[in-house]
Amino acid sequence: MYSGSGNTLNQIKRHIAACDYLTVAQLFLKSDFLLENPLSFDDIKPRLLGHWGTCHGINLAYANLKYFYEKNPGYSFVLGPGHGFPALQANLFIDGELEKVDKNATRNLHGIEYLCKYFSWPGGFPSHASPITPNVICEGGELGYALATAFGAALGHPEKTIAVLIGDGELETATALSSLNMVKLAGGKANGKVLPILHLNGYKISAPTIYGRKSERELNELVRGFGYTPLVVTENNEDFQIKLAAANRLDHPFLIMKTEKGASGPSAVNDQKVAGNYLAHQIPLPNAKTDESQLKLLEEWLKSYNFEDFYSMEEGILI
Ligand SMILES: Cc1ncc(C[n+]2csc(CCOP(=O)(O)OP(=O)(O)O)c2C)c(N)n1
Repeated sequence: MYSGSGNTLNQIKRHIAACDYLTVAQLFLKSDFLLENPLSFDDIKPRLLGHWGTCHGINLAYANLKYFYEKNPGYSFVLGPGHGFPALQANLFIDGELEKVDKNATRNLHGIEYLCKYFSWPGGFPSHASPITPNVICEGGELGYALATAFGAALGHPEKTIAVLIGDGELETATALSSLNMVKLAGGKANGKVLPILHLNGYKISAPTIYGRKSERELNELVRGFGYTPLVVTENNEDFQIKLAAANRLDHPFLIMKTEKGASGPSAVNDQKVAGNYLAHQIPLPNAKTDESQLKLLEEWLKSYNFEDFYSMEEGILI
């Protein structure tokens, strides 16, 4: 649990940057995974499939929760927008969870090649969380079930703490919205704790979300009306750790995690705003295999994470 230590904040920052890098590499690369040569069209996958927009937020939440709950054996993480799978997969790879079930996912260059090349590849990993994902209890793809899954996992298990990331588009589904009512059935001494985290990035596929257009007060009142205490958290790890500590002291906390959709990715492509816009939802550089300027943007984007700080040829992943 975070105790105000700069070391923990530094670890969280490194974890997020390394996972962001591996997320982008899975989406785009079929070779030169460590950027040992200038990127060429041949290094780019022929068919770019997957979703970038939600991924930095997933990495932010995953890392902050991981370090906060690291000494809590009853902690689990449930992911709603399962289409952000390359982010989840990057975390499972870095944590060594993937290697436990798949001997090819070694935390070295061989494993990085395997992870990236086979994401969204015939016979490889699907682009959504699926039954082959280690410890999966909520298959991705169809939005709406994450919160109900989290409550289900906590019922009858007082030793458990289940953090669940819900997309703001996902919360527009009837299933997710009505699952908010489960707070009235859960809690007490017999059940574990559920920590819902609304990923408020403001967009779903090609449109703004309803919740993204509500005022903070309106959203807080909505959450309060269901029986939770809302806590707003920003893209700041110290703030995140403080809010997790506050949530720990509450019976029914509800985090509202505000991020910019596609944060840490390209801010504009062809003079169109990408980060903080619906254009970040899937592949923000759709022509990276044929367009020199998009290839260059991809290379700059990957280099911005300084992955060499988290990896050595001799020791592999250093986090
Ligand atoms: C039940 C259901 N309806 C529609 C879709 C199609 N769909 C895929 S992603 C998406 C938007 C998701 O938005 P959000 O939950 O906000 O996730 P994020 O913005 O973080 O990607 C939708 C509607 C789906 N996967 N499942």
